[in-house]
Amino acid sequence: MTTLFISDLHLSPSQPQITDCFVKFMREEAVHAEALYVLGDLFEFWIGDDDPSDFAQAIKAEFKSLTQSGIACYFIQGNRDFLLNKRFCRETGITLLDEHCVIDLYGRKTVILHGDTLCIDDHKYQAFRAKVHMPWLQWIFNRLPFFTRRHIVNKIQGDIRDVKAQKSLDIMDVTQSEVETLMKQHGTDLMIHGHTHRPNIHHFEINNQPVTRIVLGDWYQQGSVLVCTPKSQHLETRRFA
Ligand code: LP5
Ligand code: MN
Repeated sequence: MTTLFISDLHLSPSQPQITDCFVKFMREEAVHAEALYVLGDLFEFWIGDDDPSDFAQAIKAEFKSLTQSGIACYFIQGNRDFLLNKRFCRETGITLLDEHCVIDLYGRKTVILHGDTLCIDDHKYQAFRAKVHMPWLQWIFNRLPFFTRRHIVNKIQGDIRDVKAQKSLDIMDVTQSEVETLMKQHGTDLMIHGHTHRPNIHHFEINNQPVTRIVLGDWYQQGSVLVCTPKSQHLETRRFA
């Protein structure tokens, strides 16, 4: 019995070695799991569920074939695929979860999320996030032709490329007080998230009780998977072919 968690794959047609590793993971590993949770940033950037490319269709096909094999698959949007939505889920059989979600992981109440909402000291990012999550703005954006949307995304990505490079690493990590607030709010002693690309298992205390925060790894140099069983949680890597 295993439950798998992945995030921050940043799949794109320009990085076929990541896609190959993901496809192998889906066909040879996820298919034997009880459930797969994708905690955001599956894609380098997801412009919309109507993406007509062969690449988008191929990734959808992997999810569809996994869910058709009877494996439950859940998705939380990341800061790069916050536009992945109902149509993708309908076409693949995966379930879209809220940005913060509490699950029962083998009897342990666990809060799962992408992780960007924990980085509250990154004020510029949080202001940007608030804008692009405005429902009316997304409504308008989603009604533009696909190629216009792609042009807008490329333009904004180009414009803000240097902004991130100027930020300190501290600012781009989670804020500990926000982690604790969320865990207290949900009454959990386990949190799992991605986003920061700093895979680790942190043990600390809240109100003198031991708690754990597991950070998933990115897929830039290798595959990264959290493998959970009723008795253990292991962060593992998978080599590129
Ligand atoms: O993912 P990672 O680790 O590289 O960086 C993130 C944060 N960056 C982002 C930016 C996205 O990846 C790229 C977005 C493309 C534009 C899409 C627009 C689509 C419009 C949709 C309208 C509904 O998420 C980065 C964090 C980092 O994580 C660590 O947490 O620091 O944040 C940034 O670099 C963002 C800058 O700080 C803020 C830039 C402000 C730009 C203002 C543009 C206004 C656009 C308004 C939208 C119409
Ligand atoms: Mn992210």
